[in-house]
Amino acid sequence: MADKDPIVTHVYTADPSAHVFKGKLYIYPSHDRESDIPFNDNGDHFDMNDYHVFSMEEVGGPVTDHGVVLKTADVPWVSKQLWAPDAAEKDGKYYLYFPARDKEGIFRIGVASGDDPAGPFKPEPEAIKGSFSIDPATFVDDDGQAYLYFGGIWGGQLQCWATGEFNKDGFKTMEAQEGPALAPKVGKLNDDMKSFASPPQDALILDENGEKLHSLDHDRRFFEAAWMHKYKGKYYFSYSTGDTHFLCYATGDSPLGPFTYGGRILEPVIGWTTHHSIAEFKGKWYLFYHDSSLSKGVTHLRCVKIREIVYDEQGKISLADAQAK
Ligand code: FUB
Repeated sequence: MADKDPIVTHVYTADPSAHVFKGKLYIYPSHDRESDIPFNDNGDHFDMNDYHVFSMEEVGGPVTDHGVVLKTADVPWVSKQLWAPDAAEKDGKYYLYFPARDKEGIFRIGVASGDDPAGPFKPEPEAIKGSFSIDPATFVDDDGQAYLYFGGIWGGQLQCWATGEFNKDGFKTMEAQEGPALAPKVGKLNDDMKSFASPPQDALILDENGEKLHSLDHDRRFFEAAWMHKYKGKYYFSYSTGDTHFLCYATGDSPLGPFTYGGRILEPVIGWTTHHSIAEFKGKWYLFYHDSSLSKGVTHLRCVKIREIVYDEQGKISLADAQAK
């Protein structure tokens, strides 16, 4: 596998969440599939109905496909659209977090658990109480406290929750039209890893003057694809800007934020969406991301790729191959 090759080509994969469990690198992606649903801003054509888990001993080495670990039919509250998942480990148990539409068409976040990072995972019968929108990302801090980040505007429905209650008129606007941009959400998880310890709050992203990013600042405002990692004691919140197709990051001193905008990690890729995770494996840091190159540009048929990243002395992130030029 060369640097910019897909990790696998026998299935379409996207939205990779990477974790090191038991000394191996595991990737929890969306499993894209063909669909004849017309493209729209709601993302209805992203009509996925199961998850596979992948693992590898080395970046660039053989990749094991552990097969289907969860599917729509296993989860009583789900109607459709198994979107970007993530996984976590706590006290020897493994948890798979996933967004999907419930029977009313509202995106919620579910959790399934198991004894092995490669699954299978047994879902809870209900979505996580107080969860909404899409793209869950978990982060377990050094003190053992787990956090769940989530949210996505437009088809991800975050704008429908601006008042705290679901308002379907939010579909008309897709996002805040003026004033501060909608913030991603973060909530502390209880020790059971299946419930929020307190209602999720805004994970604020601020500009260089300490002001909230503006909703018209499409090059920097949060759209979807939250991710958290910690590097040298600093919390790095990274995300996609959606319609401007950048992967960006912001840093802070607490996992709850606020975070100050720090820059771009990845320029637009082939395909509309861009989504990632960041993890350290065997002493190097990597960006896990996707593009639509495997399908020659079909936006909802994507493939996961891996690139090494590096940090400069100020903690700024860049792609290792860009540094080498
Ligand atoms: O894969 C479906 C959606 O596309 C994800 O939830 C978004 O982050 C975008 O990648």
